[in-house]
Amino acid sequence: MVGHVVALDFGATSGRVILGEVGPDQLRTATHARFTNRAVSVRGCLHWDVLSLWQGALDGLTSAIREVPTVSSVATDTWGVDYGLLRDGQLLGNPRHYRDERTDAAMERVQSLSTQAEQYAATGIQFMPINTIYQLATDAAEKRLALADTVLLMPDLFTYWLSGARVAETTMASTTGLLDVHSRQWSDTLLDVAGVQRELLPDLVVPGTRVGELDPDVAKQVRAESPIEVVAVGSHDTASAVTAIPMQPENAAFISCGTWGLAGVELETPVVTEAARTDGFTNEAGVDGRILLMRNVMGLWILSEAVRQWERDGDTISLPELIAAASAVTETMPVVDVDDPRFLAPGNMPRRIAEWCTEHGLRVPANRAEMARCIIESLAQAFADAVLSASSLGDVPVQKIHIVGGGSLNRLLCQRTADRSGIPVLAGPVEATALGSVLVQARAMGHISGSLDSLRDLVQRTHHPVTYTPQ
Ligand code: ADP
Ligand code: LRH
Repeated sequence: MVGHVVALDFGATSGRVILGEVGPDQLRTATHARFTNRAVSVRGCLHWDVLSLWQGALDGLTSAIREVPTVSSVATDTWGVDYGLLRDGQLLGNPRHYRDERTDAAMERVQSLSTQAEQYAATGIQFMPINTIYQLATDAAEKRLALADTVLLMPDLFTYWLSGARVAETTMASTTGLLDVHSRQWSDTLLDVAGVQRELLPDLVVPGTRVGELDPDVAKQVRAESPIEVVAVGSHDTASAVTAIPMQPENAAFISCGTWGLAGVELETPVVTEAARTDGFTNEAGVDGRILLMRNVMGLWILSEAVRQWERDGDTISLPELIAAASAVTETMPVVDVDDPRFLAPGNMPRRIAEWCTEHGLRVPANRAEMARCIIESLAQAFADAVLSASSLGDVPVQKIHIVGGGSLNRLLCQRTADRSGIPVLAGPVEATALGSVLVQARAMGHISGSLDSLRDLVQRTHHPVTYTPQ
């Protein structure tokens, strides 16, 4: 029977509230709210404006319920690694942003107690300074953690506010660097190493768990007249995005392309070999027990941050016009290493790229169109490299690359990824993350049934990708 569910999807660039209409032969979505998400700097520390995200979610949910009063469930997904600290049920402050450069000392300490190779063997998670384990170790060292009685990862925080239930959803927990990839339980050893007490973290639940009904106070705010269930989906946005990719994992790769570009393959079991570790691959949890073997490529963040710099310089930039100008560039542009750590923090990206080119003896892009082309070429090359490595490490003969997320609208990026990899690219759905949430909720609520393959089959029957053939 056709049912209605609501996805609260918070990406690092924007949040959206999407109403899904789902049945065995139906998968339609309507966007009820879209709002900007960005880092807010206060006295040199970067935060998320979590209350404005919550308000945006409530407004969207109210609008969705106004349209369909019989909405049966709601679920949240967010970007990875970040969390809120709570005491007696109250948030102690705005969650810190993963781009805040605060983890250096804690990283050194954690790594002196457990080497990167040991951590990788246990968690399958690639070393990145943004990882939760280093953020929590920083909070422990700076005595902030001692003030808290609960740590909730971002989607779990929204789930708590919606329902009053405190859970840790597994796909999101897998981004922390604290979850054992083999047992899929919190790693007591690594919690010890980071100085985090186990009691601070809630028990784990898998995607598809109904955690409870909408809290009565929230129900009143969003004018819900019938009961609405709160569901834990693949609450890491990447896990939800991959759920809704109409792919056959035996011969396809994916790129979930938004603020970050997560490029890899879906497997049944993790690959925690030394080759995978040194090649920069992470093993995160997917829906239905799958493993996403992928590389975190810096993504469209670099382009957005370059645009922000030009806007700070006083100009108004239209992204579609910039991409059109970049497409018209005929000279060969340099390929920069987009994963150089210098590109992680907010700042003047055009200047950092120019410096990178000079240091490497390459011609510096001469104008904005060339700079945009250089960024897009560099991303396409990083994606092609990641897909080819994932194919070899995961033993997946990749015949197609699926690109989903906002980046699937960037035609130049899709075409150049096809060209540089020599593999056809299928672009879309653009809102794969919200669709993944909608599908898992609909299954949990009994509107549809079946395996991950059958969820993907429904996407295939209802959404049609754009194909880019390698030139
Ligand atoms: P996130 O989920 O991380 O917030 P999205 O999946 O929404 O990110 O992707 C955001 C990115 O998508 C933007 O930074 C932009 O580069 C790209 N994008 C969005 N709309 C378009 C468009 N019309 N044309 C080209 N690129 C687009
Ligand atoms: C993409 C993403 C990615 C994480 C990053 C912090 O939105 O979830 O998978 O590594 O955000």
